[in-house]
Amino acid sequence: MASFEPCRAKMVAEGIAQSAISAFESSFNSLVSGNTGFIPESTITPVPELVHTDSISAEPNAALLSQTVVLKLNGGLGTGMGLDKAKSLLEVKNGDTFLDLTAKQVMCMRKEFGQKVKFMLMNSFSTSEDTLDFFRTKYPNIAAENGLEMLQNKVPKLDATTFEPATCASDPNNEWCPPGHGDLYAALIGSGSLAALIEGGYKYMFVSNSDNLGATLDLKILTHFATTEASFMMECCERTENDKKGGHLAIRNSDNHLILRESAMCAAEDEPAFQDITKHRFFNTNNLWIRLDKLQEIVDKFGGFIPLPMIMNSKTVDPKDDSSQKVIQLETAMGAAIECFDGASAVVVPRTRFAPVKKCDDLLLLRSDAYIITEDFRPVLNPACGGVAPIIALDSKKYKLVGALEEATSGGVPSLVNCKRLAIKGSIRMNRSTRFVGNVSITNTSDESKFVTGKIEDVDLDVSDAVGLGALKPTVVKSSPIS
Ligand code: UPG
Repeated sequence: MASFEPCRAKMVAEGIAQSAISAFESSFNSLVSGNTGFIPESTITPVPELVHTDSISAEPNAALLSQTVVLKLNGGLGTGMGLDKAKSLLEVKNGDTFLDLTAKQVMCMRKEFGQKVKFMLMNSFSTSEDTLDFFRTKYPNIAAENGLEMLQNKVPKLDATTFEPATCASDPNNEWCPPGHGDLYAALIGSGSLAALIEGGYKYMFVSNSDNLGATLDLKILTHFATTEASFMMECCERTENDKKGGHLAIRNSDNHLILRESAMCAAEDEPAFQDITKHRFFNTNNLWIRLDKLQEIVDKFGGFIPLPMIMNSKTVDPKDDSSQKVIQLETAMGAAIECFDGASAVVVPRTRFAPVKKCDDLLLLRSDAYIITEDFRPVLNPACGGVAPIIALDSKKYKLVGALEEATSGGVPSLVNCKRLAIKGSIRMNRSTRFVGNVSITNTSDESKFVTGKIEDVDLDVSDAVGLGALKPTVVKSSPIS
């Protein structure tokens, strides 16, 4: 069986905290003992029902705020959308980035509650510099706060056959990867933040993804978390057809414990069950509430770390070179800790608490008039949409990267407020005068980008033969209302 010692030596030499080494060793041992990380459908039961926060009647208790810390996960680069900087530095609306809106939410929350709610970021070695520069320049008061940044760890990529640490002579940085957001716990322990927070009288932590601007500190939910004395609480949403990725909540048959099954923890044969939203109805928003004292108890019990289920990803050591050494990257998910906490719970929250940006489709929608920014800086669906967000299906080959979307909308973002469904195939340009209304489908099979502007309502347009670029008045080749 492969030994962990080469990994340990590499991590020690790099100065990585013991908590992260222990957490990685736990994942490594799971890997070498033949574990795939998959959670078979036969071992779990769907969660039948959960409390809806809408039905909670507890009187909000503002006194809890002084014991609460808000933390945003900000380690991701948004490489999936073609970004090489923190995804949260992407502009969302009116010149504001995710981090602008987050900073404004924090300031607003402090003003509203009249207390200095503690705010933290978990950055990675890839996002730290840009993020801190951003705060220093635009929000110097927040930048100056003690303990704003907690840096996440890095772990070695493993050779796919020997499980030894991988090497990459052309760029040794490629030998390391982020350990996933489950690293939150190792980072809290290793940086001393957990001990310092508990020492400072903090009891509750609210964590969420930095690309989810719906996840603000909600006093009613905090009060529910405190009064129910749950050790850990996951905010879930009822799944829709759009929520195929991410992770869902389940009950483990062996001990009736709540667990999280991420899509990467699902074997191909269980994919249909995973995707069955009538079966597994509740998915993880990654808005989590954690009792810091209970976390410390688990850490003490396991000798300095929290044993999370391992997630295995197969890649190449140089992400830009498919022919480079085949590696395994081990990750863990923050929400998977639900299985480690006795007395963990989950609640259903309104959709307004979940507005993630995973693809250019989400970004286009958020940037459009289908979303408005509230006074407390949350993006919410424009009431004119009638409670249902337009469904956007951009050509994934053409609009995978943010740059392509920005080019397509360089003349301005189209109106989507009256749109029900927009499907775009091929390369299309729009501008601020483009208004999509009802069900619209546009196809361009030519290599040349085509421009659509003005009101485009309930049509199935093929603009392949239209004159390319320039102010195009698209001829409706195939015009039929789409049901
Ligand atoms: N992140 C880190 N460090 C890492 C990896 C991610 O800080 O090593 C951050 C990242 O910046 C982002 C957040 O964690 O803010 C989420 O990361 P991402 O890779 O986008 O996770 P998702 O695919 O969105 O999945 C998470 C949960 C899943 C849940 C979903 C809701 O794992 O269970 O359904 O969020 O969006």
